[in-house]
Amino acid sequence: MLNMTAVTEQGTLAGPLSRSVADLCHRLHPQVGAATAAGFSQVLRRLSAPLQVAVAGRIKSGKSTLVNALIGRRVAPTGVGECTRLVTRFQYGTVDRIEVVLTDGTTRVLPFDADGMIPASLGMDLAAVSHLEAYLTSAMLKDMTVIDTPGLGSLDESSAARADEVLDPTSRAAVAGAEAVLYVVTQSVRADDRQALAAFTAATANRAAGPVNAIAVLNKADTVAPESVTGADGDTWLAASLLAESQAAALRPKVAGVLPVIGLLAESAESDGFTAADADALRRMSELDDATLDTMLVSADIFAIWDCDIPAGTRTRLLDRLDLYGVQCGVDAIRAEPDIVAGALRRALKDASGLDTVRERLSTVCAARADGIKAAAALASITALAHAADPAERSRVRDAIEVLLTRQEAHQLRVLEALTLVTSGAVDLPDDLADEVLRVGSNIDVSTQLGLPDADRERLTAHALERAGWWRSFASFGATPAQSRVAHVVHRAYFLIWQRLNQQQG
Ligand SMILES: Nc1nc2c(ncn2[C@@H]2O[C@H](COP(=O)(O)OP(=O)(O)OP(=O)(O)O)[C@@H](O)[C@H]2O)c(=O)[nH]1
Ligand SMILES: [Mg+2]
Repeated sequence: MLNMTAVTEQGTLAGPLSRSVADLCHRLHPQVGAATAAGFSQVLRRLSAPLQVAVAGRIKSGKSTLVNALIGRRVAPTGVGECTRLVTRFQYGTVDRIEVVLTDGTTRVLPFDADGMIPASLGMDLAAVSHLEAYLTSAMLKDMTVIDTPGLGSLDESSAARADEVLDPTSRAAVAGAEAVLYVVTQSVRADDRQALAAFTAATANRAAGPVNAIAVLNKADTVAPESVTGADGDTWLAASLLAESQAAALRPKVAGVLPVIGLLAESAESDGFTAADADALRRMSELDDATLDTMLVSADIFAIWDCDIPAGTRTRLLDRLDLYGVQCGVDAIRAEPDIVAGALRRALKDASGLDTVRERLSTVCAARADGIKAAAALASITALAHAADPAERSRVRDAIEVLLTRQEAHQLRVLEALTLVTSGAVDLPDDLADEVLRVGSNIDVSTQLGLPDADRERLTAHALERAGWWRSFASFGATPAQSRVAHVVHRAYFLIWQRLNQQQG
């Protein structure tokens, strides 16, 4: 019992449902045999660990760059090198450390390279390597473990997507514990990206991908040519946003939306990749006359070789860190505010990268769904443990689960289930109703759940009650049995929202 308490105290439980499941494990622990008890300890360990988010997508879509941006440190190797072919799990640690995990389960410590990055090559036989574990002091890793994955291979269009076609078996084993996915696409999103995403999530321990646990980004938004998108009006970011919208339609209902982002700009702005010297270089660029600057920004080649006072090496570095669009953003920021200091300039670049919105969406997923996602996985493991136990033990565990499922906090399991049914197409609903289910189920903020961002509490309360009533009648009349099951869940979700609003009012 002692060491079990220690286990849960190491991490924090995601919410009330996870706490109830943890209580259940603690309560039953003394009443079950050694094997089941050991299983409970493992369940508790996973339950209290941060949500595991895998970053997945095609080869060279910019996954590792985005991982670095999220962690706030250039640590994952990008571009070329054998380590881009390996899964790396970034988790919180009190001391920075990298371990190579071998396929036989043993580990070796791997020193960081001179730049503080994971070395691009390991100097050992890759066939013997399972994956890398990076422990970093980065604060955001306290809330989520980020898993960088090798690029997904191409699919044979004629065959149904299978996980082993898009991801090698070793990588598959290393992402098996992923609980949520950040899916990275670029402008050249392919027709089979939707299947690739499905195949990827099939390789994880998780339910099928859905807006519950999958977020998609359109990376390299800076490379979208505005003239290739109707309505973009020459604006790169607008072009990327429009493109992201049409990609969202293609990936629906696997993901709720696609967010444009510039991983490279975000990485440079968030890590030590953008220095005071880079700020000075941008300042010198901003002093060039418009005609020269415009010519130089036409292409990377011209930018690098054009005859100007700024040393070629300095320019290559700017390209490397910001690319052309980022240089333009920097110059614009300096011209708008000539006295801007390096720190503010870095913030302006970060703002232009779209990273904050991605972070917000990720933390919504973590905050809104980690409890349900983690508790559901834990309950599945507990059920499997019970199944393997003797009959007396089995019924004890099952009874305890039954009781737990009647508790109010267990309702979110039904919501997750309903969302999965709706987004997988297993239950067919008219588009507007499906959207409503997604909205209520995938957000935590009440006004967003109700789709009334600016409404006051009185209006929200009335709306929640009205929708609760509507879904109750939909459940009873005019719905198929499958729709009716979903409708009951939605009705109850609205009812609980209404109740919460009422309590706040009182
Ligand atoms: N212009 C631009 N380049 C980017 C962006 N994000 C990444 N890149 C570049 O794209 C290349 C590939 O980036 P990586 O982060 O290594 O891509 P990856 O998906 O991890 O690649 P693999 O792991 O090998 O599949 C690098 O040269 C990055 O600098 C971006 O937002 N804009
Ligand atoms: Mg990579």
